[in-house]
Amino acid sequence: MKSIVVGTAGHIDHGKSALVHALTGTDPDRLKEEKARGITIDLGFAHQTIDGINFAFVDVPGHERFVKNMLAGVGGIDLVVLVVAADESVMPQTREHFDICRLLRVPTGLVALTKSDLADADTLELARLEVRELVAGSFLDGAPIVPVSARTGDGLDAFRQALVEVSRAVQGRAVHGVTRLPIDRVFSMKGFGTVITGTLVSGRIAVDDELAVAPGDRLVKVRGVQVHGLRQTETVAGQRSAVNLSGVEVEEIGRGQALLAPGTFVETRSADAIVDVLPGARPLKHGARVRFHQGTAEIIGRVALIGPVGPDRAVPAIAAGGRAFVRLRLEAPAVLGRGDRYILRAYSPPLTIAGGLILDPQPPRTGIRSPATLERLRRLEFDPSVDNRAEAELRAALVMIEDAGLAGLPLDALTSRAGVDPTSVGGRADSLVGAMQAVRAGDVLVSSAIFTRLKDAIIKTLTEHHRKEPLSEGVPREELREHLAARAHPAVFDSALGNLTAAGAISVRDRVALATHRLALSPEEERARGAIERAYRDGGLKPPDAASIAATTGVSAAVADRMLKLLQRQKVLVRVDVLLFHEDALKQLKAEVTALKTSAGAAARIDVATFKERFGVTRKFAIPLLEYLDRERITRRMGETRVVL
Ligand SMILES: Nc1nc2c(ncn2[C@@H]2O[C@H](COP(=O)(O)OP(=O)(O)O)[C@@H](O)[C@H]2O)c(=O)[nH]1
Ligand SMILES: [Mg+2]
Repeated sequence: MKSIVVGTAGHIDHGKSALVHALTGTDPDRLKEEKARGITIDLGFAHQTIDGINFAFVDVPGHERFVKNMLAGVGGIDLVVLVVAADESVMPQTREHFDICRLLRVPTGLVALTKSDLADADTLELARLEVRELVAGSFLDGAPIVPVSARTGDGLDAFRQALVEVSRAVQGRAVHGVTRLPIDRVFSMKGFGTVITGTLVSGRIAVDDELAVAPGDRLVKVRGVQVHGLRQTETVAGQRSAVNLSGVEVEEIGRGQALLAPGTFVETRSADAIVDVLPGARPLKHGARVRFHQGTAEIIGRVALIGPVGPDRAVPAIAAGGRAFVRLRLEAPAVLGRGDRYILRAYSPPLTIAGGLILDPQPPRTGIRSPATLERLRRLEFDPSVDNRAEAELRAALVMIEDAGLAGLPLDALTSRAGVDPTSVGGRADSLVGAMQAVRAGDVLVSSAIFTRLKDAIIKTLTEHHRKEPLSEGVPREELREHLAARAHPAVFDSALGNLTAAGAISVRDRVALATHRLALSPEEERARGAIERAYRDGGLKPPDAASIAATTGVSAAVADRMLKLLQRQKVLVRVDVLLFHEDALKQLKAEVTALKTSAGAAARIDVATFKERFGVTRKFAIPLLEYLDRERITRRMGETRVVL
């Protein structure tokens, strides 16, 4: 069954609550104080099925002092009923609430001309005209304007019909999106404990889910779910939901926080955004203190205007009706996503002045006056109602990948910063890689341009190194990383080396060298190297003594020493205890000992005596070699004997 969340909007005493009551049979004014004073102070809730559609009503207060509560209610609505009393017509909060709905891009709605029993035909017609004028050019232009009386019941049927009609245009919400429910009420229920309510704006919540309450990142578990007063196993996006939580006390959470899939949002105190200043508002000045409203949260903050200063070195204010890029700086953490709509009210008096769209919920700490920042925001700008979603996400992802530099953008950030649904993250990453705009390294994405620059820098550094130190086999890998990629994600540096190796450009061992690099040895050194290597190869498991190698091969002691070191760096000779062996001899030894197992099975054992006999070596070599085999995990010592592993 289709579920629609309907919000009321309009001036105080225009009959919003009475209309909801007449439509649902539930009085949305639930607080004692509301009943006593006859006004709505906080949000009220009621539901009713009409023509097979589940309508959840969020009734908001009209009083100017409670616009804050109204804002907590309209965040998740699909449709607004703009309530205008026929006898009073358009009043200040009619306009303010309507402005808020426009700024939040409430997609559709209709107008109720209430208290029709109190107005004669002329008065009614006048009200209708004024409403038409108010909504001209807006999302309510051409929407039904239905006279109705909650007192006599006149027009209620026509209103229900119009409501159902308008609801047909409402699109479903992102059931596959990130689970997100801005909390609007928290209370304790006997026998259940903590219950929160709100409109699930995306994703789904099922019994036993583990979720987070943020800001605060408190982990909770879902004990139960109710939709429209009925227990369910799960609730999906677009439904007003009551969620029974364990792991948290009522006092520990409140309106303004959100129930989220853990790890999908990052708390933030700043965001880059588009702002639209209302036509009737005063100009929005740089540094203005404001009340920032998003979801059900209200947070005090300041607006920094992005862009160049004027000729007088002052930052030009955004004029009424104007649009600009801003960096919002909040005094408390918020849970924000790219594409979120928000409202700004003046700090004092708290009038609605502007609203807009979050472009980047975690902007880098760049200067807000630089042309680069402005250019960056132009690339991030989008219009969710018009733009192709995938394209807009890819554009944003690329900007954020570039921001991240060699550190790379974690795939998770595609969700928390670029607004990509978790199920689409892999696809978006593949698109960027396929279009050669990004490179994937481990679980981060790096800009292809930045990655190419790193590879170029590696080649340049190695070329330089070989030129300066022809006798060195290359730059130690760790030194190269420190020098060129200290802030890089380790996987990014590894990928760059892997890439260059695969392309045949470099060789990587402990040291990194150009593949074309050959040691510049003198003829004498060349000869010595060859003679020494041969001596060790021929020696096998009974290698020559390093101290006398100069004499036996007939080269000078200094050259012999240099070549011994070189051969060790190149891993041609391997040091075992105080002895040196040719790597081939050790490789063969390992293979032969391992092979014992194939013939002797699980019980393959070897002791010093059999080892000496089998490989024809004295104790002097046998002991270090056996210990070497232990270290290499070819054998394991067990008392006097060794097991072949
Ligand atoms: N005559 C008449 N009075 C109404 C009607 N609807 C509401 N009222 C009265 O107008 C007052 C304000 O109504 P309420 O629903 O609380 O207004 P809200 O502030 O917009 O929620 C109450 O005294 C209602 O009884 C109506 O259709 N006809
Ligand atoms: Mg009311």
